[in-house]
Amino acid sequence: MRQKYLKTEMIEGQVLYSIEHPKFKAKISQHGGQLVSFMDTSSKQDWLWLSRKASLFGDRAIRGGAPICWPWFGPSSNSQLPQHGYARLLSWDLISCESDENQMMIRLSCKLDEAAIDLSHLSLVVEYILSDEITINLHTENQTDKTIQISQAIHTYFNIENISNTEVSGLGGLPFLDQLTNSKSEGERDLVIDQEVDRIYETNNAIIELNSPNGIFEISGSHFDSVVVWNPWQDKAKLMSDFDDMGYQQMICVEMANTQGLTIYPKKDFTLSQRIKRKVGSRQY
Ligand code: TA6
Repeated sequence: MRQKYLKTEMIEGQVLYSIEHPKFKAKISQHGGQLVSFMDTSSKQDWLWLSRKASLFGDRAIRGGAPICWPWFGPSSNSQLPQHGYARLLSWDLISCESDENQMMIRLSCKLDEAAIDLSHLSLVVEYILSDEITINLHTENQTDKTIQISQAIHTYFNIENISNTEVSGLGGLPFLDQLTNSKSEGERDLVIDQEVDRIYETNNAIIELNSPNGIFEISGSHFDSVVVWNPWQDKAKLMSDFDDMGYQQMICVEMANTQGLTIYPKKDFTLSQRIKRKVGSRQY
């Protein structure tokens, strides 16, 4: 597909769609259909964190960018099946790419027939609307005459440069499940991350602000029922072979998700969205 701002690169045998638009630069991997890099003209650093040890071979999920967890979030009830489902493990076809001087809209379709389980009753398309901000729309279609249940997340890794100088606001007072203790609690007004955090906040309208040395990120979305916040901290980072040991200091995951049980009725569809804006400047220290 010839497109004015998009070119196809091969890296370690994998296809990477490299985009250079007057307003932004971005990279999307064919493996996982995953946005792995994004910078607008005002930013000096990538908005998204990518582990220095991320595998781009296509042999596993790429550690960083915005992996797509689908058709389940977290571990499967069948321990033989991969955590966070198949979408980030499969190849995706580039199906459309439209642009004008202000933005680009890129759509990819997941090759579900390559999954180890039968997902032929569904279709999955991700749409990236990129300008000086990011919109990710994850579109599921139920092509059967049966009701289906899925869970999903847009598992975005933010490059915040220094976790010690980052504050997360917008989740104060909200109930959350602490996945580390499997207990329920209530969110702090301004969350400072100084240890491992793995939380599922119950909300469908939160607007989160990451106030960081790499700028102030405003994270919102639509049709989510939860927001996941994760930082593995030092010990867990060391246990992951594709996570560079000190990487936990530069990243935080903030994910729009459906983790509370999403039903898609026969022949219906559902779109989960995440929107990311960046305001220049950061907390004064
Ligand atoms: O999004 C939080 C989480 O579910 C954590 O529990 C942690 O497992 C993280 O996802 C990363 O999972 P992954 O399978 O990508 O290593």
